[in-house]
Amino acid sequence: MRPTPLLVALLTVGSVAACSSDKSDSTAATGGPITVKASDTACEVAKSTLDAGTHVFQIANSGNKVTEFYVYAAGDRVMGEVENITPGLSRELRVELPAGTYQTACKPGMIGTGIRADLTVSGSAAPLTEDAALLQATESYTRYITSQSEALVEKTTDFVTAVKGGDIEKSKQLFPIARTYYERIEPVAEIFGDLDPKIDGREDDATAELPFSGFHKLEKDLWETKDISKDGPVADQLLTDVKEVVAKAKAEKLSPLQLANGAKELLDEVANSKITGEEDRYSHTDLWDFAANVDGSQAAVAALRPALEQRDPELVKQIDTAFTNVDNELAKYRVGDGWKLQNELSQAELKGLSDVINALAEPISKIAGVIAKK
Ligand SMILES: [Cu+2]
Repeated sequence: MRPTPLLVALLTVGSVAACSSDKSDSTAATGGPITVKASDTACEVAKSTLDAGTHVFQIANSGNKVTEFYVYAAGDRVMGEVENITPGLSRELRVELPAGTYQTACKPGMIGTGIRADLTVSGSAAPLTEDAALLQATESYTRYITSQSEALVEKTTDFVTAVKGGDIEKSKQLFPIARTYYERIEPVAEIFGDLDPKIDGREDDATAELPFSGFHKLEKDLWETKDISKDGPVADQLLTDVKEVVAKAKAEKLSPLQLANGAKELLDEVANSKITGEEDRYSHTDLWDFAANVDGSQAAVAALRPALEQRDPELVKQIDTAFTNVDNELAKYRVGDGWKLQNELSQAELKGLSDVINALAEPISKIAGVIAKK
């Protein structure tokens, strides 16, 4: 889930260095990068027609607000997205687009439906999954999504049952466990429009159409208001939404680039909302989500591994080392089957976690470029 703009501006300066390295290596795509000039009031995409294939969008934010960039297929299905483009920053999105009609959108302030433009893609191109190793990658990651989805439904059912039974202690125990399975597959959940905001939105993201609901509404009532007596409908809706996301996720045909982009997005999630304590602000169970995001990123990379070994074995070594460093740093905060609370960590300890995540995000951000190369 996205953090609030203010928090991004104040707290994620550390991740900017890693993100800005996304600029490099846009040569493999069809016809070079497509520039997107984003500001607080405009979203100028250099092209409105494209040939089918892999494309790189280069988004530069000249506004004063943090922005996001999306490529949507019909029904606002997300083909690719890049979040947290802070003012002055330029970021890259690599996306595989078969023939069809799409919309691009910039979202200054990260809210609303965004500034839209039509994008028409025509012709035919060999899909990336024509490559055997990349096909294998998507199949293996789909198996991961399926296994995590099943556990997500099971654990969310347990959590929702405890909430509806009025058992505050048990609900508190089950909350970070149910969330673990969601956070591992969150980039896939984010493909389906409003479902992620309904399940995982924060109080300050709430609107008239999408009121505060889902995990974090229950979190607030468990830890802060300490009254879950009226939360039956919220709990039921959470389970309904989770089941819908799971059904859609299992049926989704992913592009290998979605795996690569997802692996990076999960690390952005860690940097922007877990280290800061923004996401689980009432329970402070952010390190559960942190570990889950890292697991999810690692699973996507593992699925892509045979393809990466063929194309760039040196990058695989760098990624392995960086994952080991993250695991070692995180291991310091292990308590029993869980983790220390985010607000029990010192600033120096949080900085230590932030540093290893940024060091990992750097090689991970290169994967999309590497696998798009033939
Ligand atoms: Cu989240």
